[in-house]
Amino acid sequence: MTRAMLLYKSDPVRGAVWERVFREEAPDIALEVWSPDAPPSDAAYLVAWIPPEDLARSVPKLEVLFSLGAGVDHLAVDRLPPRVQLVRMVDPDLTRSMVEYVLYAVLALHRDIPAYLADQRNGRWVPRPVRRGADRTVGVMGLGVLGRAAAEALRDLGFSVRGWSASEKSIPGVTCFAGLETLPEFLWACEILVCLLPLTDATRGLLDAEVFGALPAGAGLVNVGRGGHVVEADLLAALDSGQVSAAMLDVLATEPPAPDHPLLRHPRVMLTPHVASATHPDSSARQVIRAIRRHRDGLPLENVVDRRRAY
Ligand code: NDP
Ligand code: OXD
Repeated sequence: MTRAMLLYKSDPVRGAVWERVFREEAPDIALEVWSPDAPPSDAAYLVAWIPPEDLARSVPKLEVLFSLGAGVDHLAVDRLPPRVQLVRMVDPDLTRSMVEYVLYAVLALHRDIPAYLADQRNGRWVPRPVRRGADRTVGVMGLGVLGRAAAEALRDLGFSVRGWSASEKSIPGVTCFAGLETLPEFLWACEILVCLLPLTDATRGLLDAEVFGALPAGAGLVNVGRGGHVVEADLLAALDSGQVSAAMLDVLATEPPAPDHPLLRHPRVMLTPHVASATHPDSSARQVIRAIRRHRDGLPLENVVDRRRAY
């Protein structure tokens, strides 16, 4: 069998890790590093965060595009050549990092950390009642690879957990809701709401005044999906009214935000710069090696993006 060829187009520092993993563990796959000046590539496989613009010309034999991200909203999925399958990143290390972040964010909101940080800045010493996790309901929007793992970890910590997804799910110890019509029933009890949805036409702007208004007064928000899920003006209004008491945001509609973005210095918002999780180069390289070998063996690829749903 001839060697498969994978074209890598991304950050060169991570690329060095990919080259090492392929050299040591995949002599059956040639890793070619993309260069803007190179002639069209013969590769059947491409791994990229942003693929080259004219894919049909620059990688004419492409069969599978591996996205370096779990989310694929930045790719014009409907404009990919029809015969190319798009595979998104699903990797246990990426999932673990996301679970860590969600636990951290939910615990911070559960234990009033944004309020204590503000108190400290103002020289105040004000103890608040300590609530038990079992008495706190956390809702997770999106019960896919990441949302399910986060919901299970929150459940295991003792929170009362509910989850919401497009299709019905059954997760032990998690009260599951499915479909837009169940959204109010899901939301009314969520004292902390975690967004782990993919950004699609159906979910863009979903977290708006109506959703914030359907939560219990003083609820907390954790957004680790995409900034486009939140109508930021509605979130600011909900923070100002106290309907949302605090938010942990890892993603914003525009990244990086403008220096005068009102969420950037909001006293009840904790922001991180889109680092809730990451595609770790060594483990993601191994996922791609496994997938290429499956494909070459004629087995169906896993984690293929459904072009109709766009996730
Ligand atoms: P999955 O595709 O595995 O899961 C998506 C979940 O969302 C599924 O449960 C799906 O329902 C649900 N969903 C999709 N559309 C709707 C809808 N219209 N209404 C209700 N539920 C819906 O994705 P992952 O869990 O792997 O990733 C989720 C997102 O996390 C990514 O798309 C990305 O945006 C974000 N992310 C953020 C990172 C960060 O660092 N901040 C890092 C990695 C990912 P169903 O199961 O029924 O299809
Ligand atoms: C992803 C991300 O989607 O890092 O993988 O946001």
